[in-house]
Amino acid sequence: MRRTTLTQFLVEQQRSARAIKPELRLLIEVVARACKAIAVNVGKGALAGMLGNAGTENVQGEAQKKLDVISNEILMEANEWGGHLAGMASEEMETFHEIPNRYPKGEYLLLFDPLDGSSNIDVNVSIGTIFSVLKSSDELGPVTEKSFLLPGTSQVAAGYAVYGPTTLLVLTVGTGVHCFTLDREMGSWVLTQSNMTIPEDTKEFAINMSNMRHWEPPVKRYVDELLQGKEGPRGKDFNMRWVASMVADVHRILTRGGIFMYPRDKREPDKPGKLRLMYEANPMSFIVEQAGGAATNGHQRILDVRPGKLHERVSVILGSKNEVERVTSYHLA
Ligand code: P6P
Repeated sequence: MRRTTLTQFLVEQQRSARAIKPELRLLIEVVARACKAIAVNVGKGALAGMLGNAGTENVQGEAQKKLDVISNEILMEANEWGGHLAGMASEEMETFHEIPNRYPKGEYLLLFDPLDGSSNIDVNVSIGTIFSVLKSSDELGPVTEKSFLLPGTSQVAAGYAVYGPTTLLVLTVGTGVHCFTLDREMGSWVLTQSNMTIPEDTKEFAINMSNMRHWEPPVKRYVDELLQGKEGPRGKDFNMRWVASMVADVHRILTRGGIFMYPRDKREPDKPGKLRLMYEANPMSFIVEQAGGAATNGHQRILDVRPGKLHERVSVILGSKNEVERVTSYHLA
C-alpha cells in the first residue's frame, strides 16, 4: 500500500489545497522533527536518567520533570533559527521567547506545552506535546506578549504528539484532522488516518471524579445523571476514563468519541480552571471542532475566549457535540 508521509501531506496541503504557505509547512515539519527527538528521550526513560524531577519550578509553580525541561529545550532549539517564527511561548517559560536578532524572523507565533501529562512520566503512562500556531499581526513592530493574546479562532494550525504504545502526531491546518504514526525504523511520520471525526453522541466521559465535591452545580447535575445510567434521565449506562494526560484523553475521544471535562472548581475560586487556554485548550479545541466535535468553557466557545494573559487558565468541556451542548445548556439554564 502506498504510504503518504507528513512531508508529502504538507506539500499537497500547500500546493493543491492551498491551505498553507511554505513557511507554515517548514514550521510544522520542524515541530514534527522536534517531537521525534522528544519521543526518543521519553523512550529512553530510566536508561538515560530521564525520569524524576529537575529540581526547578515552572511559571505555574509546578515542579518540573527533567523531561519537561529537555522537551522545552528541544522545541526551542529546533525552531529559533528557521526564519519562520516571530516568537515562541511555552508552559515552561514565564515570558515569551523572541527570536534572537542573529536569525531571520517570520510571521508565525508558536505556543506549546512541551510535555503534557508530566505526572505520568515516572509511571510509564502516555504523555504528549501540544502546539498551537498563530499568525503574528505585528508585521513590522517587535513582538510583545500582547502579540500572542489572540483568540483561538486566529490559529492557523494546531496539533499534538502522543508518546504511547505508538508515537502519533495529530494535526489540523484547518482542513480536517489527520493522524500520522511514527515509523521508528524509517524515522518518518506516516499518514495513518485522514479526516478523523468525533461521533456526536457517546457513552464515555472523562473527568477527575475526586474533585466532585468542588464542582459547580451544572457539572454535578450532568455527571450525576450519567452515573444514574439506564434507570436515570439519560436512559443508558455510561463508562468513565481518566488518563490524566490531556493528549491521551483527547486522542481517545477523537478515535471513538467521548466528553472530556476539566471544569473550574471551588478549590481555587479565583482561577477560571486548571488547564491553560493558549497552549492546551485552544489547540485541542481547534482540533476537536475540525473533527466535528464541540469545545466550550461552559458558557462560550473556547475558541472565542479573548485571552488576557499568556498563561491564562480556562474551564474545558470538549468532545462529542451533543454531550458538550448538554453540559453547556446546564450552565446557561
Ligand atoms: P489532574 C496534566 O498535568 C494536565 O495538565 C492535563 O494533561 C490533564 O488532563 C490534567 O492536567 C490532569 O489533572 O488534576 O487529574 O492530575
